[in-house]
Amino acid sequence: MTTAKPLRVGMVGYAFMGAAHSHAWRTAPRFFDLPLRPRLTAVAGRNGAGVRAAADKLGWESVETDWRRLIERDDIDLIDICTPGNTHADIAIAALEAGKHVLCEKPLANSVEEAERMTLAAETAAKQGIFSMCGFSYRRTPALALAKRFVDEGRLGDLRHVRAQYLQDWLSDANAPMTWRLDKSTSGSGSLGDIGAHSIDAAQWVTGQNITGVSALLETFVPERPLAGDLVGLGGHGDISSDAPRGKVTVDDAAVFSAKFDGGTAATGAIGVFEATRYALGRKNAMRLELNGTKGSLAFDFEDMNVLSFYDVAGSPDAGFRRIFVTEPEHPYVGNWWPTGHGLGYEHGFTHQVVDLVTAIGEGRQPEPSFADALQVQRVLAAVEASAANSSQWQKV
Ligand code: SOE
Repeated sequence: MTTAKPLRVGMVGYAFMGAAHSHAWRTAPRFFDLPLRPRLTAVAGRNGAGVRAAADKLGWESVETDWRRLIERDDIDLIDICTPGNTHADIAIAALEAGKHVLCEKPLANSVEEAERMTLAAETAAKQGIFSMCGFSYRRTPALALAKRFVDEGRLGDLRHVRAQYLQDWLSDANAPMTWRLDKSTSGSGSLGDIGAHSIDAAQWVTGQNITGVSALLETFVPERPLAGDLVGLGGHGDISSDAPRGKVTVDDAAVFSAKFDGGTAATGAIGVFEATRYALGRKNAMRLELNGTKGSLAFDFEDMNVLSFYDVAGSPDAGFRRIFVTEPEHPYVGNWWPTGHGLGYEHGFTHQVVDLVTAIGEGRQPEPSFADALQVQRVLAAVEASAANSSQWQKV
């Protein structure tokens, strides 16, 4: 039993991300040696019965029906924000100013202005040893972390192309009901900020290059949807009658954009093509990244998440792409789990996120991605929306 000092966590929200984060807080100390031992001290939610049921199911010691109570409690060291984007700024800034570390789900905020205020609060708090991280968890998928290792080792040479797609299909049915994810006032944007943000962060992190310019197209295929009786989750179909009243969708259903990268330490930056949609019928969670460089290429698809495909120009011409099964002990994170070949899942990225966050806090250094890293993603999201709104560049055929 570790004698490490506890890190007492207060989580806000208990839906899909709350469940994934709870699993990570419980599991991380059981598979990794951590300098602090996470404790699931309290979970907050507005609905008393709902949050008590969630506490029982997800393993939280106490409940609050107002997140501000978590900020006031002196038995909470870290606030974990698992709520929609319209609440992130208020909760994160209050927590940081109260001297509590923060883990905030992605995207950081619903606007650049909010993200800038959060980043300022984070940088001020960091000077006092209070740290924060934004939950771009795909960085902690072993195959993507291996991809970054390959790029950093120069195995792809200078990068020419970035090809990033995030394809889901849970809105393909025009009668799938309205959810908070389709309301701009809570979600900030649709596919662009929800899943496109993952692609932007992963592309910038793996390449080590920031996006400096974009040209974009946003589309809303289904402008109105049935209002569900209860808030349904990701694509859940509540009991929707065909004549249910319909609400207006105020976000994008799909986003496509081209991007210019700054080159990082290289002379010339890569060029990129991005796509994010919830209408790619048959694609369930296909978060894909392909890089083409002067010495090699790599390709990743989350729907085959234990594999990284790698093409080495120095290899024999008929070698083609090699399929690397990312389950060897020397691969990122996997040595702490199972023998080679057994594979990991979606939830492991969240556990690795907790491992890296708790280790950085224990060692007194800034975790990554920082709020400043997430602000860069927010700036790209805003640029995509500005470009799509300005159709003057669009050449009619
Ligand atoms: C919905 O598209 C969603 O739950 C995203 O919000 C998550 O960030 C992603 O990991 C899975 O899909």
